[in-house]
Amino acid sequence: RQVLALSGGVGGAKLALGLTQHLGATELTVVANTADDFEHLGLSICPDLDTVMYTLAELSNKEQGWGIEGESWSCMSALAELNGPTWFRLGDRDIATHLQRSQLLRDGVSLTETTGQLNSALGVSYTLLPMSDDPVRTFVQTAQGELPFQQYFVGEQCAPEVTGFYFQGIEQARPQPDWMQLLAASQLAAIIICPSNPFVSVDPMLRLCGVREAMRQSKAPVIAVSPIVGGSAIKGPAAKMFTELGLGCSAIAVAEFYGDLLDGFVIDNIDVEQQAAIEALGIPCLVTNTVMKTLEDRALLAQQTLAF
Ligand code: FO1
Ligand code: CA
Repeated sequence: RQVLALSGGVGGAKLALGLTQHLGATELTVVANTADDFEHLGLSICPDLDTVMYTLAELSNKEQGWGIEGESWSCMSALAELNGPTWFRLGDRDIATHLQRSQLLRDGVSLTETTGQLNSALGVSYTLLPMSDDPVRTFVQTAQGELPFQQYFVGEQCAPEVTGFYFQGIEQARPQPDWMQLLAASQLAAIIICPSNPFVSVDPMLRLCGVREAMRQSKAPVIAVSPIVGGSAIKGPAAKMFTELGLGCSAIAVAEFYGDLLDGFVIDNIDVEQQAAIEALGIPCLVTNTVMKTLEDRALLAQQTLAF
């Protein structure tokens, strides 16, 4: 039995950790978005890969959602004294991750292999794959013009009104091959779309050449967990984006966004009155608690999603 989880940052990583409570190291593969990646201070930074890695390694900073718990910030302080850029905060231990990854990439090691080496070193036994070894970069189109993703997200704190997205490199990028192989494998039992941002975390993965088709043709059911609960997002700008794009902000809007890709959809108890409308779209719905505060919440949601 094999389970595949597609994940962005925080929300996806939480469900991935829940899945590890039920699946052995050889049974779970997590594919993470790399369209948030960027080069900063000469370093290759992969926020979603690192959020999943630190979460599975139980090193993550839970309040912040990104980075490492108990970080020190000596390098950032020194950088500030030198009038260097401090808008994107890099902790001392986190910098070691970026230094090692950047060096491996410069040596010609693929992002897949690099990610594998970093995860093994931190004791993560599950397979974590980048969605592609080729660069894809999200640009957020806003009323104030087009912004590189991290400039929109961290620099502007998601304030500018969103009108659309552009994924630079998406046409040329090849989806990670082990991921494509798994989609075609007969042992694949489920494809879980984690409760991550549909526009900027999941859509880049789905837009890679051949991915939607391979997911549709897979014998495994595609099950998404709604990142929108009670009309808002647990974390991040998903709710704001749904509203600004005029799509309405609800679990139904998420189901419509994924459309015919879904064989099942998991929504929160608070959204139970949307169940009938989603099922009318031909998508069976599981209604449960999807707000993951504790490890028990994560494990229970993972178990119910697997059973569904
Ligand atoms: N998010 C912030 O809001 N502020 C930061 O200073 C910041 C630094 C940072 C450093 C490394 C890393 O892997 C992630 C970091 N993030 C930061 C989070 C990240 O940029 C976003 O959460 C994701 O790209 C969205 O999924
Ligand atoms: Ca299918």
